[in-house]
Amino acid sequence: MVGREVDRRAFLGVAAASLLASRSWSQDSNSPSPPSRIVREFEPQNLESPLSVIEQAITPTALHFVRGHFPTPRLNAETWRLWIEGAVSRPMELDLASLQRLPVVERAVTLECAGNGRVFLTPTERGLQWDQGAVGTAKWAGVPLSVVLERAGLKAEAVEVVLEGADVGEVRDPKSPGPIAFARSVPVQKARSDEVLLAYAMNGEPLPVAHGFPLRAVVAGWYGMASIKWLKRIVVTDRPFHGFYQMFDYSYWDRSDGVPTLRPITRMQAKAVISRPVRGQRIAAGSTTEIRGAAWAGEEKIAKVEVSTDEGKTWQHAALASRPERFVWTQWHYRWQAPNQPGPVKLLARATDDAGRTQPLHRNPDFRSYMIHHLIPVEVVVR
Ligand SMILES: Nc1nc2c(c(=O)[nH]1)N[C@H]1C(S)=C(S)[C@@H](COP(=O)(O)O)O[C@H]1N2
Ligand SMILES: [Mo]
Repeated sequence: MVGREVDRRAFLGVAAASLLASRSWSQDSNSPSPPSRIVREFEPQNLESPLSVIEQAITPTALHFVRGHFPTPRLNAETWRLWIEGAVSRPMELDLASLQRLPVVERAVTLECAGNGRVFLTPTERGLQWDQGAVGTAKWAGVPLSVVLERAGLKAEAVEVVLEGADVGEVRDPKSPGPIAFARSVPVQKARSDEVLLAYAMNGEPLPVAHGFPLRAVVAGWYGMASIKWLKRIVVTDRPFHGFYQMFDYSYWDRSDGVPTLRPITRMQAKAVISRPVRGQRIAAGSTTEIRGAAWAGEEKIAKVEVSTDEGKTWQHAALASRPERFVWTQWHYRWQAPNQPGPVKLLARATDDAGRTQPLHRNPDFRSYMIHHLIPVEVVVR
């Protein structure tokens, strides 16, 4: 089911958000309604953000994308427990109040769904047909996973930390082993860094149900699938986890050993997205137009964003709105002098991270239907 969200609470949130900063709505005032999320799927709930959200540092909660695989679990904060078991010296059960008594850490993190941009793949790939709005940045607050693991005491043989959600379902294609919970793992090294948060608040409010109430993981720098919502159980394992969403879904072909082998998707790839002008926008010949958007690079920092208006023959530096940081996007802009001759023009933006990796011009089919970070042009019409 595809359509605009009409939920009243969401509408109020949108109204507040647009007062804050939604320049795209106030400036392009011929748009009939404030921005709202696009329903990609009604049940399970999958909502896409309007692309204009990437122009702001923090995405208002009511506009943040939502990705769910199974019906949304409605958990009771009083009776909810987090179980920690497996290769730990002290298996334990924690309630929300005791987690909230631990020192709180707040961090802005950009989450991008590994399938963001899938609608641009040719031939069409199976899965939700996201445009480029399955990405957002929120301020997440909670307890570092490392603090909880420290309390439980990792055994020497610990290799991975499996995070399991309370949402359960049966998958038909490929067929799951009966009903399964949504689960993913992070290696012990990442789990012990301060880069994984067990969050109970989003943008200064208790975690909304859609985003994982009462507790979710936020795995900074990785695609969204690792950030398990409605967290129920943490299982420390002595070998790599090969669960459904680790191997069947959210995996890609790696050829670095010479033989293609499936690897779980982890770190976000460098990516720049153009929010304005929009596809098909008419631009007056010879006028000066601002091209803008955001760029992110997961665990790396953005080193530069470049723009090309001649199909990649030449590239110009875009200006960054803030000093790039790991784990969060950076807004960028570039003043473009449109040509005097009318006709279609393809706008391209590309990001380079500080490890020197630049976005590729062409799609890597080994990424299957995920990690869509090749260059996707925005065609405008000069007239
Ligand atoms: N328990 C659970 N956690 C989950 C999912 C899910 O379906 N169930 N979806 C994952 C995926 S694929 C993404 S992209 C992010 C999206 O987080 P958001 O809905 O808060 O934007 O949640 C992740 N965590
Ligand atoms: Mo995702």
